[in-house]
Amino acid sequence: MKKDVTKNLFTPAIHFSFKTVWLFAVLFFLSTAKLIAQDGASLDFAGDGDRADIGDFQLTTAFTIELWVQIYAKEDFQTIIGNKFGGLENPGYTFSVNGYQNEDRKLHLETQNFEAVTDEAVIEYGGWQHIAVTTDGNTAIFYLDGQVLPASQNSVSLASSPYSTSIGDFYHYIIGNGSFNGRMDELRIWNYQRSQTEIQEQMICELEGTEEGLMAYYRFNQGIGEGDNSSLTTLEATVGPDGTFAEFDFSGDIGNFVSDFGVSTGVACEVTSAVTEKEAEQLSLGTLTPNPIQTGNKVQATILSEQDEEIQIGIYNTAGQLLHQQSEFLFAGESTIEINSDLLPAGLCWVRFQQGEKVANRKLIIVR
Ligand SMILES: [Ca+2]
Ligand SMILES: [Ca+2]
Repeated sequence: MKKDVTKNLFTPAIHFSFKTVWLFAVLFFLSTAKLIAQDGASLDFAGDGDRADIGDFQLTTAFTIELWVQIYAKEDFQTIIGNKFGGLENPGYTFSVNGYQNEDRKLHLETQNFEAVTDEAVIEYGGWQHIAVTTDGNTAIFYLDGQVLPASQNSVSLASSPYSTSIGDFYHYIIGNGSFNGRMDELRIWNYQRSQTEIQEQMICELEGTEEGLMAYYRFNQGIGEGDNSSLTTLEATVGPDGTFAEFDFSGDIGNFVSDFGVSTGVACEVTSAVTEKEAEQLSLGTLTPNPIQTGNKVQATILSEQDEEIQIGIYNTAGQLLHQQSEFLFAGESTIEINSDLLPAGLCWVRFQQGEKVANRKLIIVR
């Protein structure tokens, strides 16, 4: 009798113990998986019809389309965005990378009866590049990484299309013939022809979403990078219409949200409009001097710290990749921070300072 009681007491205890161990193992696995998994930061299109339909979205007067892309292979037309039915005579617009027949990696804006196209192949395979097309409604200007591209064929004729607009596929075209095969990040559509300076200044950072003239804005920061995103049905717009996904697998690194990016998530463009609430959150930071700086020299900036607290400094390249990171402990009051430009490449960089909730961003130009 005594023996039985002991057994009865003992057995549940063992059972509970195994259950506990198992539970901890599962929790540990989940927490590890969560630590390893990264947020989606851009969208990969498989090139087999993957697209997001954003409905009726007309561009019938001056506009700008800009984004970061990465492509992998020569295709006929790789549509970024468009609402044009196949056939040159049809109204609407389609912005794509043209590799049709003898063409190769040219930027291409097709409108009613006109094709504006860059003179040369411009996109490299397998790396992030920023591309843009702007028009006043009559002629197009193309940009690669903020530089104007020669385009002797540049006429544009804008008219309303009866068809809905797709991101990633030519409307109603043979599947695969107009599909985008690569990655997109930071797609923005503006209702005016942006200047080169405007394009250069804001291509390396995320917008606020409150910028004047911004008609549609997609950051592609959704889901889990390379994870199971099969539950996603909607492309989230920061500004403008959301999209309805079609044909995406949403698993692995093809046809899915990926952790790779054109612009770092959370690297915001300097606030140019008066957003006083945001400004109140900014760090009290002086200008970087000297700027431009010759490589090998030290950049200095003064900062006013309200309390004894560490500050994180990150330097990003124009592709939004982190080049250098340092942290400094600051005592309350004014301090001078030094950043060594030795290890940084020549060109435009973006320096981000963060202390607690407060952030400040500065552009830094490094010359040899
Ligand atoms: Ca993004
Ligand atoms: Ca697919």
